[in-house]
Amino acid sequence: MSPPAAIYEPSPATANNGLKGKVVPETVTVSGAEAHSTRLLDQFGGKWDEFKFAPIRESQVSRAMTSRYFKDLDKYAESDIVIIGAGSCGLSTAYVLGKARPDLKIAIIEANVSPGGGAWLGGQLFSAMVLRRPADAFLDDLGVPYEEDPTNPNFVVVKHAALFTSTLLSKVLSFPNIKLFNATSVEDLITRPSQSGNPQETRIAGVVTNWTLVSMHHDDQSCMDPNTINAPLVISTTGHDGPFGAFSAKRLVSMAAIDKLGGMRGLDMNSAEDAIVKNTREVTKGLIIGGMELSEIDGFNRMGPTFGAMVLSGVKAAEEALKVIDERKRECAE
Ligand code: AHZ
Repeated sequence: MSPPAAIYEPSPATANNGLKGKVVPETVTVSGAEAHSTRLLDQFGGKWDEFKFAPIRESQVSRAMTSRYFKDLDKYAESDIVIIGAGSCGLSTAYVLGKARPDLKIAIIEANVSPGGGAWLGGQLFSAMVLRRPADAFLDDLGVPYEEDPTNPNFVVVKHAALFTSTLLSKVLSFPNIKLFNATSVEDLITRPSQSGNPQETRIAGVVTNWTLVSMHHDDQSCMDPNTINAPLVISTTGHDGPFGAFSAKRLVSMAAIDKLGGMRGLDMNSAEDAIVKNTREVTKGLIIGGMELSEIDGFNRMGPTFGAMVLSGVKAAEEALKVIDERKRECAE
């Protein structure tokens, strides 16, 4: 009997409408020996009586975790780029940057224990994720299969948003130059005054961090000071306003680096997605803002459950970062 699930390599297909893409095949065939065995079943199957784990001492587990974490804290205390927020935009940014510049040290700070932001589901907690073309190019690069709508060539559908997010996460986490610090919040931005003293020319020079569980208890526990990461460039993708969202946008106002927020507007998919991608930029020196956080800066519409703008805003954020990173590094070294 064949196993119920199969691993397949989706091949580029040409659909009836002539559009090319890595389209989910309608049927999956598993052939030959693969259909009857897997290596794990060969290794373990039917031998559970004599099964035993290799021995370990508890402190070895403890040291295996903490030594690596503290080494990472030490290494990334001086990062080249910090990305705030590991939602669809932050992770897309990291994916493009990690690939383009393996020499850069990139730290991702994610407040939640679980990275991925709002990209584990589509709209209203439904599973499928819709992306408007040309964002299918990002899925092709990532190797995520999708379906095309035979009646409408303008969008593609990933069968489960979690397939997109888990694939993106696995690629980002496998880059040796990227470290994800999850369950960690950015509580503030590190700033440097401009020579003119004008707050609107303040430079961002890193982030102030704390464990999220600590951040959540500043009101009921006495002083729990934060930690810091220096970086000549910060990319903020913390989503639209909410308990955690629009963090850097709101902080820019309270530090008088910008006058006021534009405030996210009502839903209009067509105007929202183009506006977010086109305007992803360095909002103030050393700080690029992308994804839905930008709607709070510029007063753009929201797009609701269509994710093309998030991934392509990530591509634009990476491009903007690549344009300025070497100059920002030089300036920070001065
Ligand atoms: O936990 C947040 C989430 O994972 C994280 N975050 C927010 N503030 C943070 C802070 N420190 C560290 N101070 C922080 N992490 O940022 C992530 C934001 O992910 P998201 O999915 O909310 O934002 P996005 O811009 O990547 O994607 C937006 C997706 C949306 S919202 C929307 C609509 O409302 O119309 N439509 C789409 C496609």
